[in-house]
Amino acid sequence: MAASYQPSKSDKFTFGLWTIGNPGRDPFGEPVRPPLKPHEIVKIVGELGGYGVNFHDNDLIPIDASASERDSILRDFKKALDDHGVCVPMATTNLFSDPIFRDGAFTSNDARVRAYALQKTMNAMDLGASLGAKTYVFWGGREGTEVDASKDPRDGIKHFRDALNFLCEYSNDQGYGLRFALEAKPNEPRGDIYFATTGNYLGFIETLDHPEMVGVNPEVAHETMAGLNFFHAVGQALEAGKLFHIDLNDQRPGRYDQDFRFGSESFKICFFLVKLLEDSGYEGPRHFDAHAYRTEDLEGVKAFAAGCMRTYLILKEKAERWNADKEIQDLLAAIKREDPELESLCRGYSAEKAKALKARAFDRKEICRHPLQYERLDQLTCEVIYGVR
Ligand code: GCO
Ligand code: MN
Ligand code: MN
Repeated sequence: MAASYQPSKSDKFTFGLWTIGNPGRDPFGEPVRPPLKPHEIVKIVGELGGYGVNFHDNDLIPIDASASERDSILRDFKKALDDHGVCVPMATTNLFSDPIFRDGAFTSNDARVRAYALQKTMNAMDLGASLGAKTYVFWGGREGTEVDASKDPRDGIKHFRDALNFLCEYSNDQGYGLRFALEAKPNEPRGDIYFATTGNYLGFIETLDHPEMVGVNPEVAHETMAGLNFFHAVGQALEAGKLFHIDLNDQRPGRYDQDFRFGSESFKICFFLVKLLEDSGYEGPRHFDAHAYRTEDLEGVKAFAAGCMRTYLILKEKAERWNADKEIQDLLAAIKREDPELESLCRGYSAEKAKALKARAFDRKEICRHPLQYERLDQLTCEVIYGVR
């Protein structure tokens, strides 16, 4: 299994303009790196073997840009996309930086703010669609509260639903064919953000006018901040046919939003995540929503971006190794006990089946005698990840 871990376009690795372009500002410190122009970021992504770049409207076009500034930025950006064979699979709206969003966008108490958020999003959808985006991400960073006296969460949810219903129709009306991907986060920048987890969104989506157009964009860091198992969250999204996009990075539980290089912290979860994405045949982009440490200069930023992709490919190879490992597969086969008769009894209710099942005797002690050997299974998994197997 010789592998170069060299990314190619077919791996579908993407970066946000805001990730490679992150200047290293944090709540306590000023930027440590000069800003990069969008076309310079495209060049970096292309040269490193990336497939695409994603952006918030204002990553590309500053909020107060004049028409001629906009034209010149777009010209340079499109040229760089062509020159480096980089595409734009996803776009999104910045509904959090400008002071107008200080208390939310779609969920603001102020009808003018909600209307402006809709207008800004329609304009950003026009921009994204014009550059080829097929997925549109909604991250409600400011949709939440510190002061629960200020808003009834039921109103926040209703406003958010109204906005998404409106925007689904807008996309259809324009013939954009966009799919919406909702990104959950428990907190930061708000004290508490509505729809704190991917599971919250999966429940909410079914209440929309066009649930088929809307899925999720889970992020490693966000579920991990909440102390949840990201592998499980992605499993539920995939099983529901709702994994429309994914934000890969890394994070230690219980900390601020760290956005570390993919696979730099939680080796085991990242291993199972990559294995799940690959085994499931997920075809969407592998998007890295992370940024380089504040200690880094431009070379460090490139090392960070290359590292995200290289680690993904290393874990992909480990997953293949795990799948092909005879001892692991024998252990898995021994865990699963099939019983076609019992399984058919338990699937698809009928009064007869219920009666037959209630009459059935189960030998609890006998069932427990069978060892599961999870110690061995987990040790072998660790050894695959540690590279000695
Ligand atoms: C964050 C989020 C954002 C979103 C981005 C795209 O914690 O800041 O992850 O980076 O992913 O706004 O919607
Ligand atoms: Mn994030
Ligand atoms: Mn994200």
